[in-house]
Amino acid sequence: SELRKKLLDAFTNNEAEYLSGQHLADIIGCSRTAVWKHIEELRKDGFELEAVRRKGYKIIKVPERVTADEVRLGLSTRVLGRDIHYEETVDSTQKIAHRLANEDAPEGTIIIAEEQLLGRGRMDRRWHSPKYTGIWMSVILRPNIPPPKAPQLTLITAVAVVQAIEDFTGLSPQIKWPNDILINGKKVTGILTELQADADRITSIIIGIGINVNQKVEDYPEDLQAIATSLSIECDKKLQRADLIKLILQKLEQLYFLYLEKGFYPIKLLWESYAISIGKYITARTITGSIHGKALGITEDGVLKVEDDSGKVHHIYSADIEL
Ligand code: BTX
Repeated sequence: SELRKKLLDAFTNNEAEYLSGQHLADIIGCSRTAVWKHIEELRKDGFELEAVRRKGYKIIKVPERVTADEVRLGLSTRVLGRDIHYEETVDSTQKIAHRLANEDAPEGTIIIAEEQLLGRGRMDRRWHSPKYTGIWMSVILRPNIPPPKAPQLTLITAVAVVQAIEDFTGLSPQIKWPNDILINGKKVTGILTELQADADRITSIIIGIGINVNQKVEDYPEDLQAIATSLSIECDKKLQRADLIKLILQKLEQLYFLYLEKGFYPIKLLWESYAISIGKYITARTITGSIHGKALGITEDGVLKVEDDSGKVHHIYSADIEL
């Protein structure tokens, strides 16, 4: 808002000094109550302010952000993240990615937002994406593969994110087919792969990655508290999101190039080494019904194989899995 801009300008022009509520009110041209209200909003957005009696306020720390500059600095990829679109608030980064893909955005273009008002999951579900806490990112890829192979990209991304989280935090996430990444049984990441394709050719694949990074338990609505976690909850410290984004882009690019060169097989082996459900009894809920049985692994195309009690092997293309 206009008032927030004036407030930040006031602090900018008075660097080392404290600014009293009255002084701020005079500079900005509003009441002291309004100043106080805006200071509280800055705090909610991650600014740290010191308040000293009779002297006033001073900003001691600005919040971390995931702006294009912050992500670009030190990013060592060739393709992924060479074009970065950054937004403070969006409905969904997927929506923007679809538009940019139609406008011929180059492969590797990424869209990052601090907050999504209508973050989406699979099958029109919601993805909770509160401000300044997580990584809400879409990546545009243009691989030369037939449309049925597109789900492989979900699995490639899952491996990349697991490896990045491992390196970044020392935690050991696991993958639940097809697209959930769990830590201690709770969801820390969701991946949504969407396609733009002609009859026999993919024009672009848009990979949405949502990672819970700095949320606290109380940041989740009640229904999510039992099933969701964040990296910060699991490793008990605050993390720099921009650094994790860089690591993810680097890992994803390596695996993507490996995939284009050698095919899915090397990825399949990696994926299975992180998979939680392989060898276990699971229930797969599909649109047409439930299948209960032992998860055997995935096919070359990333399709889940489940063996039921009669020994019949089912191929599952899309489902929710219960362990
Ligand atoms: P999904 O359909 O597998 O998971 C959605 C389900 O996960 C919800 O129904 C809810 O139960 C639970 N859930 C919602 N929000 C969270 C959360 N923050 N943490 C843990 N569990 C949650 C997963 O879909 C795919 C999500 C992709 C999100 C990215 S973010 C960037 C991009 N833009 C966009 O709109 N979506 C993607």
